[in-house]
Amino acid sequence: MSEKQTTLVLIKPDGVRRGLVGQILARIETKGYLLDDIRMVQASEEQLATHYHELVNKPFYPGIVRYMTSGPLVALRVSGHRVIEGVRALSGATDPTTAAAGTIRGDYGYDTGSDAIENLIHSSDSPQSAEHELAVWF
Ligand code: IDP
Ligand code: MG
Repeated sequence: MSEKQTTLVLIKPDGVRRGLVGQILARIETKGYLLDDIRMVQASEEQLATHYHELVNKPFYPGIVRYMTSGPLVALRVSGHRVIEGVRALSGATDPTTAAAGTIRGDYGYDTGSDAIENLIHSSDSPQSAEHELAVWF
């Protein structure tokens, strides 16, 4: 039975800065998923602490804050059957140096050596995190 899911996607500041919003969005749309909402946001530290609550004690968390506040990001609400695993598959592995070719991270990014890995896109990893994260940005 079809059960529609909704997920949060962030086109991170490196994606906006490099002019990749259109190409990243096109991959999600041409896959067939539905864009339900979109907004450009300058992230606050409060939003990031809620969004990345599982990472706040990691040594690279200050780097994440610097990265994610380095410019505006674009938040997307995207829906479709199995969209959560589908967008994770389109995004590719966390490390863009080794992310598979054909994925967004694999095709457009590489690890530049900055404190936080810059990898162009965030996508929710479960229905629970999608609900939590959508409330942060919309
Ligand atoms: P994900 O974005 O692939 O789900 P997570 O482990 O949830 O990866 O980490 C969130 C973000 O934190 C990553 O996308 C990346 O920007 C950054 N990050 C994760 N692990 C590291 C690390 O070991 N060093 C530096 N930055 C990291
Ligand atoms: Mg994650």
